[in-house]
Amino acid sequence: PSSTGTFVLFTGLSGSGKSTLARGVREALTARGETVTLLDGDVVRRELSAGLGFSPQDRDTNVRRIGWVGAQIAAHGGFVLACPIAPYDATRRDVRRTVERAGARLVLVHVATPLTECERRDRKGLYARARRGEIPDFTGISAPYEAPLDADLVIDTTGLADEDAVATVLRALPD
Ligand code: GGZ
Repeated sequence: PSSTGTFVLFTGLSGSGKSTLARGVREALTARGETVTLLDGDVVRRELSAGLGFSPQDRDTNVRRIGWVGAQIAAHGGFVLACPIAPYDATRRDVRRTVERAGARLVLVHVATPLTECERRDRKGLYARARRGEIPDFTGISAPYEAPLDADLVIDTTGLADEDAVATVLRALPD
């Protein structure tokens, strides 16, 4: 296992496949004997960011917390995987700075599955509810998603097998 830690930040719309990808990457890295911490979105929102909503400020706070905690962990080696939507470019750049200042590397993976496909999947029915106006400030519908210009990897999971998506991410990780 490498001594410099790596923080893999998966960013993208709800339903883009971030969590599935992060879980697959965790499995593959764990099988290689790496130490992996997955900051799971639901758990983060329940524990680390309890009480925060989806205003721009709350999202910013949520993503910064993930960045700070992840940086502390990555600084001790191994891998940190996190998959917030992280819709704001400036916040993501701050996370990169935080991680690099802690002496770790940030790999930004843009899970760029298009909105039409995310909405077609609508696994949790959230897009339908957002379209009906039942969820305000829903990313992609009534709140912005700023596509990164500094992604280390861009991956569209449309029609892509999970294992192929995982292999693509693994190839993008530093040795
Ligand atoms: C976007 C929302 C919203 C709004 C609830 N906008 O598919 P999910 O359900 O499991 O993933 C989404 C999750 C997004 O939380 P994050 O912590 O990743 O967001 S951020 O990085 O912007 O802080 C979705 C659910 O929460 N959800 N309301 N309005 N997604």
